[in-house]
Amino acid sequence: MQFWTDDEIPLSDDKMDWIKMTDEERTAYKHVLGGLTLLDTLQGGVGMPKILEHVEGLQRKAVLGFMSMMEQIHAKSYSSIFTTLASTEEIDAIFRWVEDNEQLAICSTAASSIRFTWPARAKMTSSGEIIDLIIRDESIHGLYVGTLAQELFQEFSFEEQEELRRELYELLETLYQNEVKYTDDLYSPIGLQEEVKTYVRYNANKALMNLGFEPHFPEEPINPIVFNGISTHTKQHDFFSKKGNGYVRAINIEPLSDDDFVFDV
Ligand code: MN3
Repeated sequence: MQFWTDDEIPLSDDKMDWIKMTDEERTAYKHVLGGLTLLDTLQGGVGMPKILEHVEGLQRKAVLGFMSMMEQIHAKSYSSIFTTLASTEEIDAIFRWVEDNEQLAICSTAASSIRFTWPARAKMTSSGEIIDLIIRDESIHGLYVGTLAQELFQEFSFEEQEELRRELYELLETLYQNEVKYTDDLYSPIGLQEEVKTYVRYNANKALMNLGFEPHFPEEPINPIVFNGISTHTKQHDFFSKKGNGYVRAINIEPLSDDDFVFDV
């Protein structure tokens, strides 16, 4: 039920919104998706396969293999959004930016399930629907991998557990400082940096809870638009052609034939 592909969502619907966006908004959007492409490529090609290698049990390996494939679909989805909205020159420029970005380089070495995204906005509903699907997948991946990690954690001695806990919070602090720089860089031009940082802290707490640890950052109110973005109720689905993140499935599909156009019953 978690399987989907990007071509089930008609991205060309977003072209009109894209044209109406400001240059700053478009640049931020492209850079955010460029960064996420890198992360999901690494999660699918390195992160998930590495976890799979070190987990016992064929069923678990199968689930992780599936999750790994979905990470690749996520990366492919961002490419589909790019190719729908941007020119080849623009896409090349995005990937040069990704390669040169210092904060992303730090992020990729961590390649963890802690990922920070800015969810869909009222505009760009088709791209938003894809991003919603990805966020939904990620929350399941985070829970599942977190549960496996909790089991493993129990096998360590009390002293080792304390050491691991200390290392984890240290890593979290490093990633957070990195993410703050990245967020300022990306979102200041459109004035969203503080709201995004709140969301980053919310996500970091969620990742810790998946691992069975206490939240690190104090609880704070999240912009309702953001919560609307991360709720996984279907926001759009046209009964005939579109698939939303609520997974409305087309059933009873029959091909049209000439007989369907004979009306003189
Ligand atoms: Mn991912």
